[in-house]
Amino acid sequence: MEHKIEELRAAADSEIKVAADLKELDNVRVKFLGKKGELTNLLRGMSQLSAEDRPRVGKIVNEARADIENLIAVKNSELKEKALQDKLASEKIDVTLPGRKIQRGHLHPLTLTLNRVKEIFINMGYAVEEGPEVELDLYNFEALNLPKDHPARDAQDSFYITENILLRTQTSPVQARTMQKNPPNTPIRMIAPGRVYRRDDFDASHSPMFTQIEGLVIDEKITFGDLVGTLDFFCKEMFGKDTKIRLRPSFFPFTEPSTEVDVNCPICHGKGGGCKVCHDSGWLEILGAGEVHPRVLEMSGYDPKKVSGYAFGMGVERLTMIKYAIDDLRLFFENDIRFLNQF
Ligand code: 2NM
Repeated sequence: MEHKIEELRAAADSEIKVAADLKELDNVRVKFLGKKGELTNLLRGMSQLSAEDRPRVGKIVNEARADIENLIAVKNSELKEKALQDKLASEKIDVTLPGRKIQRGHLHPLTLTLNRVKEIFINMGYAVEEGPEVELDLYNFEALNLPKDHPARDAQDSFYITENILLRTQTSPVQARTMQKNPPNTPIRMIAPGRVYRRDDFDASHSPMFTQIEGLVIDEKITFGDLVGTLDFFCKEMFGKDTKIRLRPSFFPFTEPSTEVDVNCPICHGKGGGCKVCHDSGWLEILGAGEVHPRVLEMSGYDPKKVSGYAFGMGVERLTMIKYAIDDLRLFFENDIRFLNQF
């Protein structure tokens, strides 16, 4: 009996030693000390011992049990400590590592230009008006002196949705809407920024969608001189104090007289030398403008005998290309991060 107990104690000892984790250790505990464990079995066998042997063997069994319990307790705290150390090692954070840089976004170059143009005109007292991109033929063409048979209304040039509804080809319908919602002859000083749509092939200088800013001023005694002064001031704000403008006669259905406005090249300042932006011409077209056609005033409830006005329009993509010397309009819409990061 004593021999058997000693064997059990030794077996428990070696199994405890090799237990790799808390679960294995608990299996060893159940195997030796559990209700159906080996030591418990041995205790049951004590009934066969003689009365004088029982106290002695009982003592040895209890000592062995205490011994095994003690070994388990020691191993238990060893394994717990090891588990803690493993967890600490696997979750270790090197606080001295340099941080991962968070990529910070910024405004799109077209938005930067748009915001700047708005700011310049807001500072001159202009209101910013907006209107729908899906527009009635009535506002997009008819009210702007482009009657039904006008070549610009060709279905090949515009995105028609129904016979009378299309994607606006310019932001001027916003001007027509603004005039029509006013009482007759109310003075106006407004700009209309927004997206416009034309059936163009997508290439370095054309896109079926682009961004425009148009402006309209109406009051008593508004002159062509007011228009020239305003545009001269705008160009100096936009491209720098030394900027000069040049006017060439032009034609638009909604203005008379009409003009196209050039600025001297803000990249080479007219010096040429292989300038990629103005191709050494020294001048860049940036605006169309003119005095509002009397028919346009009339059609929106304004009396051309009492008030006059000027209007202008420019492309935000083109302004941005000139300002930053960008040679391909498609870059604005591809959103290649290497392009966008430069702004
Ligand atoms: C341009 C050029 C010239 C223009 C005209 C009007 C309106 F509605 F008042 F008649 N808005 N914008 C205009 C005039 C636009 O863009 C090149």
